[in-house]
Amino acid sequence: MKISTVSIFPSMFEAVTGYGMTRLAIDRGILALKIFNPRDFTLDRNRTVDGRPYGGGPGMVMKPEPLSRCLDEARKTTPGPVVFMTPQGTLFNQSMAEGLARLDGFTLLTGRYEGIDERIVESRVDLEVSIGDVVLTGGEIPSMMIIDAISRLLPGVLGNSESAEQDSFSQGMLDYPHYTRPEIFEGRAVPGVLLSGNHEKIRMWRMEQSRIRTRKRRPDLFARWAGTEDTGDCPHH
Ligand code: 9D3
Repeated sequence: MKISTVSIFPSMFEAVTGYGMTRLAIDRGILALKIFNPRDFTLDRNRTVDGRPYGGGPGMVMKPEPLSRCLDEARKTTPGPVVFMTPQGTLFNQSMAEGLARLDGFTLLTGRYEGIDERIVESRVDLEVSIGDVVLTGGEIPSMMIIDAISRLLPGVLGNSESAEQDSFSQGMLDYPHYTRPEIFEGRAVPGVLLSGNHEKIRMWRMEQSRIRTRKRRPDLFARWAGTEDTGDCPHH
């Protein structure tokens, strides 16, 4: 999997290149991450990447020329779509992660300031993605979230097939509670069923815990799981 990122804060990506499973995927050659800085594609002595918005208003907008040159350089070596991280994008979820993980590669475009010049979106962006209804300061952390979500789905990453199996098993349900030693911590005991050695009883208890949690915390997920959601189907039409 080849991923390129376009960002004026390239060192932020050390969070994925330097740690954990994402670092392991890179070390093993399963994931190749290239980082491109639009500032390296400026032509003026001040290396200007932003400009004042036409029409007025607060903040700055990322200029199109450094972005276009930077994106075109990234795409020389990176196959697949250009994905623009923006609060206006389609919501990212696990099925989108699975779709992206099947590609040979893609380029993540991350903005700063108020946004990027719309002509870049028109000419070079294939897909606009948001990570949720929350206001952040830029697209770098959302980009890293996508890289992280995809890295664990790539063939050859530690525990990949096991995790994928677990994911489909617990499809759309929250996880059950986990415990490890000691048996009593600050006066709180591990639920007896987990010490029973009865694997069928343990499996049933975990399923029930998942169900209880999902119904209480994520009624939206629970409705879909239980098949009681409104799918929009109308039997009369
Ligand atoms: C305060 C500026 N806002 C004006 C109403 C617009 C705005 C511009 C840029 C808000 C946030 C950002 C920076 N965020 C992202 O680039 C971003 C993001 C996000 O903020 N939330 C969820 N997903 C994403 S993906 C990229």
